[in-house]
Amino acid sequence: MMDQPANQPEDTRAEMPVDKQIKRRSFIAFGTFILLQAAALTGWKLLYNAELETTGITARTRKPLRRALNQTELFFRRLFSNNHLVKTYPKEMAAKKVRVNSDIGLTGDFNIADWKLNINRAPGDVLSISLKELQALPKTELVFDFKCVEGWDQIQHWAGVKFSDFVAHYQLDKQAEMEYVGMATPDKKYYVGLDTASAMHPQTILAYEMNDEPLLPQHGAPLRLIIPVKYGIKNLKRISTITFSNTRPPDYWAEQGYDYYSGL
Ligand SMILES: Nc1nc2c(c(=O)[nH]1)N[C@H]1C(S)=C(S)[C@@H](COP(=O)(O)O)O[C@H]1N2
Ligand SMILES: [Mo]
Repeated sequence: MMDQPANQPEDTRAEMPVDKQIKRRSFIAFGTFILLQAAALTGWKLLYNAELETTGITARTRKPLRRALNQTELFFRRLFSNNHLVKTYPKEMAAKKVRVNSDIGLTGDFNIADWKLNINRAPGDVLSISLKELQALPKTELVFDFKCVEGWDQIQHWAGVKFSDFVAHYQLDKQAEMEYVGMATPDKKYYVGLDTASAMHPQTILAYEMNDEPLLPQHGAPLRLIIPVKYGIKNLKRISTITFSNTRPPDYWAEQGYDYYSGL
């Protein structure tokens, strides 16, 4: 700091007595504070009076807030859905004893011999596909680090048909232009909603093998989803139905308050 030359005032305000200067500045600061408070209160009141929107069983958000959240999410989704590949590993690194987690939709009566994959192409138009037909399509293997939101991860080896190959083979291109894909177990007790971009990611597979063997019941036999750009919760075991839509399909864990996107 340099001293001001004694004969040169700093600026014209320096002619105002110091106590007046302080009063003036405090007045401006306080006025600004009041204005900001009023703006914040108005914003809050607008939001508070806005309609409540139920997005799941428990997650209730006011409409403008929900819209802002959706927009933010959409922004990040577009930013990250650019076909970045998830890291893969050599087969030898894959776990021999694969962790089993959660069995919602797997506990009831189920006859694997009667199983078919049902694609809702349009209202009233269901395409049913057998496991044999799926196994006749090009097979894709994937060894990656599977991550569960509960905090564990494990390198696992899966194989099946790429979801994008499946879409191309069954000419579901029109359906895949829709924004979302929904999947559910035969008893409809577990269900997930996915953004179609993530479903069409080159590492997303409809898996029927684990460690070069047919899927075990506890891992979702005969067919499960492996979607490495998402947490485990989205990797639905025992897929029965697949539906395309432009509105968000119901999602079991999103209804419990988990992030709908659940991306990595
Ligand atoms: N049908 C069904 N699929 C499911 C679940 C479930 O409870 N039911 N749990 C999910 C969760 S939270 C995880 S971490 C993975 C676990 O798959 P794994 O048991 O093969 O390790 O499956 C997912 N898919
Ligand atoms: Mo999980």
